[in-house]
Amino acid sequence: MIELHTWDTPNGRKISVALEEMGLPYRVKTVNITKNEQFAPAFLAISPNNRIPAIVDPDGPDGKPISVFESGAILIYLAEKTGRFLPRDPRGRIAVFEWLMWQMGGFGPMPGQVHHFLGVQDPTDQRYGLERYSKETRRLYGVLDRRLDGRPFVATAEEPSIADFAILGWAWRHQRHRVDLADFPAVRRWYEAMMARPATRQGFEAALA
Ligand SMILES: N[C@@H](CCC(=O)N[C@@H](CS)C(=O)NCC(=O)O)C(=O)O
Repeated sequence: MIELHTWDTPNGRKISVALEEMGLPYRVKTVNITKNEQFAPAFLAISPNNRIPAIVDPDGPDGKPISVFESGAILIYLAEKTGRFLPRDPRGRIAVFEWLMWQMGGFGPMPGQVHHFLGVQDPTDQRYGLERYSKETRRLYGVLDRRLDGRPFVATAEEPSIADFAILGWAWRHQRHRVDLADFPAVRRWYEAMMARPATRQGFEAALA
C-alpha cells in the first residue's frame, strides 16, 4: 500500500484527492509541520526539501520501492502508474503539464505568500507583501477564469486531469487568501463541479492530521 506522508494543507490535499480519484489504497503518515516533524532525518530521506507531501510506493516501476517528493512529480507518477487523469496523446498531455506547471510555479506560491503576510502582525511589515501577493493571486484567478470559460476542466474535456487536482488544492483555500469566487464565475462553476465528485470530496475529508 502507498504511504502518503502529509499534513492538512493544499499541497497535501492534492495528493489525497488524486489517490482517492484513482482508487489507489493508501496509508497516511502524518508529518506535523507545526511541530517541525518535516525536519526529522527519516522524513528528509524521502523528502530532501523538508516539505510535505511525499509518497513511498512499495511497488515502484521496477517492482521495487520508490519514494517521490514534490506534489507535481507525485501527481505525474501516480497518473503514469494508473494510466488515469493524464491523456496519452501528446497535445492533451502537454496541456495538462502546462497547467500543472502553472499551478506549481504560481497558483500556490502566490496565495501561500498571502497566507503568510496575513499572519504578519506589524502593519508596516505587512502592507507591501500583502498588497503585492494579493494582487498577483487575483491576477492568477483571472487567468484561470478565462481558461475555464466554456470548458469543463482546465486541460481536458471528458474528465478532470491531475492539473485540476493540483489547482483545486489551492482553490480549496480561496477564503483564506480572501478571494470571493463570485468574482470569478467560471472558476466557481468548476470548483463546485469538482467538489461535487465523491472521490474528490473524500480526498478533502480523509483524516490527514
Ligand atoms: N513545491 C512543493 C511545496 C510543498 C510545500 O510547500 N509544503 C508545505 C506545506 S503546504 C510544507 O511542507 N511546509 C513546511 C515548511 O515550510 O517547513 C510541493 O508542491 O510539494
